[in-house]
Amino acid sequence: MIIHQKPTFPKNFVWGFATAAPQIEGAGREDGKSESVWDRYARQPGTIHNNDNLDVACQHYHLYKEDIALMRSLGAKNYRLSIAWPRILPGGDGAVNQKGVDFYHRLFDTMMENGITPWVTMYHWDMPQVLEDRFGGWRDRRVVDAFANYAQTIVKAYGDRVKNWITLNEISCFTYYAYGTGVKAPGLKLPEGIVNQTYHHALLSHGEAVRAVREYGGPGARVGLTDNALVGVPVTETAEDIAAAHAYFIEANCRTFEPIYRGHYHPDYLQSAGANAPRFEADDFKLISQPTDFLGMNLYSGLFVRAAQNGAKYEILDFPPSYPQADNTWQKIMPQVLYWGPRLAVEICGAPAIYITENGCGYNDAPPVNGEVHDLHRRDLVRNYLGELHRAIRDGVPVEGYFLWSFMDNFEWDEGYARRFGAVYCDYQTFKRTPKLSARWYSKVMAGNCLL
Ligand code: GBH
Repeated sequence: MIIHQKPTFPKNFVWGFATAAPQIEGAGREDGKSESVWDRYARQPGTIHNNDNLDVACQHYHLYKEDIALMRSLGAKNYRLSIAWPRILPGGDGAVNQKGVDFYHRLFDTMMENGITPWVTMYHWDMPQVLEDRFGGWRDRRVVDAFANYAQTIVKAYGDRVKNWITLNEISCFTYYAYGTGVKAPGLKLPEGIVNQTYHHALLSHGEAVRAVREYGGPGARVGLTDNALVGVPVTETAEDIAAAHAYFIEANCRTFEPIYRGHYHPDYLQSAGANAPRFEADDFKLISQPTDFLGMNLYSGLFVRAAQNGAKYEILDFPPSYPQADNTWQKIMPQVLYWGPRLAVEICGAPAIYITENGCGYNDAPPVNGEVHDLHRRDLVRNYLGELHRAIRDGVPVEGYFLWSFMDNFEWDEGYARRFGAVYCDYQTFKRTPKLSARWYSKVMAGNCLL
C-alpha cells in the first residue's frame, strides 16, 4: 500500500515569524526615540544600497495592529521581535522614555489579544548613537553597565507578559563586521585588538542580560543567546567527514561558545590572538557562562568541509560558480545546515535546547499580480531546509522551535529594501502588505505541524 507520510514535528513545537525593530518599525525620530548607530550609518552616502535608510521602513510602529492581525490570520502563535534600545533609553542610559516603553506595552497587549506569544530580542544591532559618541560603543567596557541597565529596564517593564528572552542577536554582526570589516554600523575598520575587545564586552552584556532575566523575569522566564554559528556541512556523511565538521565547528565558533559554555577563552584562540587578545577580569567568565535555557541559532548558509589529506583537522571546499544561491550574494543554498547546525551545537556545547530563531532567504521578488506573489523559490528553499530540521529532530536533536525570517519584507541592512526576505510582501509606497505564496504554504505547515 502506498501512503502519504507527512513529516510531523513534535507536539508543542514552536512555529513563528521573526523580525527586528530597526528593520520594520520606522518612526525613526518619533515619540522621543533617539538616533541609533544604524540611523547615523545609513546617512553616510554610499554605505547602503540605493542610499536607503531606516526612517520609515515598513511603518510597523504605526501599523502594528494590522500586522499582528495579519500574523494571526496566518495562524502564527509565536512572534520573535526586538526592542529598540534608543526608544526606551534615548540617552543610552539615564531617563526612561515613557512613550517608547508604552509602544511595546501596546504591542504586547495586541499580541496577547491575538493569542501570539512574544519572543523578545533585547538587542538587534541598534546601539544608541549617543553611546558610540560618548565612549565608542562596544569598544568601551562602560557599555556593559549601560546594557545591564537597559536589560533590567525592559525585563522589569515587560516581564509579566514576556517569558522568552533572547539576549543578543549575532554578536559577530555588531562587533567583527561593525568595527573590523566595516560593513555594518558604525562601519569602522579598526585593528584586531579593538575588535576582540568589542566581542568581550558583548559576551559580558549577554551575561548581564541573563542575570536581569533571572532576577527580574518572574516565574517561567527563560533566556538564551541567538548566534549565527558557522556551520561546516560534511561533504559526505561518513565518520571522517563528520569528524571534520566537528573540528571546524569548534574552531570557527570558539570565540562565542568556549566562554559561554566552558567559562574561558580557548587557549588556541588566546595564543593566536597574541598581543591582540581581549583584556578581561578574573570574574568575567562567571557572568558570561551562567547557564541559559536554550540556544537560538540563525542559520542560512554554511561551508562544505571534508577530511583533510594533509594532516589538518578539516578541509574547506570552495563553492564553484554554478553553486545555487539566493539573490543576496552571501547566501549559498545549503539545507543541511539545519541538520548539522543544531546537532553540532548540542553535541559540542551541550546546549539544552535549540530554537531556529531565523531561517529564510533574500530574493528580488516581483510585486503582486492580482494580489498574488508566486515565490515558489522561497517555498522550495524553506521546505528543503525544514526537511533537514525534521531529520535532526528525528535523530534526537532537541530542537524546540522554528521562526521564519522574516514576517514581511524589510530593511535588509547594507542591502537596503531591494532584498526581500518576507513571507509577506511590503509595498514601500503604499505600505500595503500582501502575503506571498510561501506565507500561505507556511501557514498550513504551522497549522498541521508537519511538512506539506
Ligand atoms: C541575519 O543576519 C540578521 O539577524 C537579520 O537581521 C537579517 O535581516 C537576516 O539575517 C538576513 O540577512 O558581508 O559577505 O561578509 C544574517 C547573517 C552574517 C549574513 C554576516 C551576512 C556577512 C557576509 N549575516 N554575513 S559578508
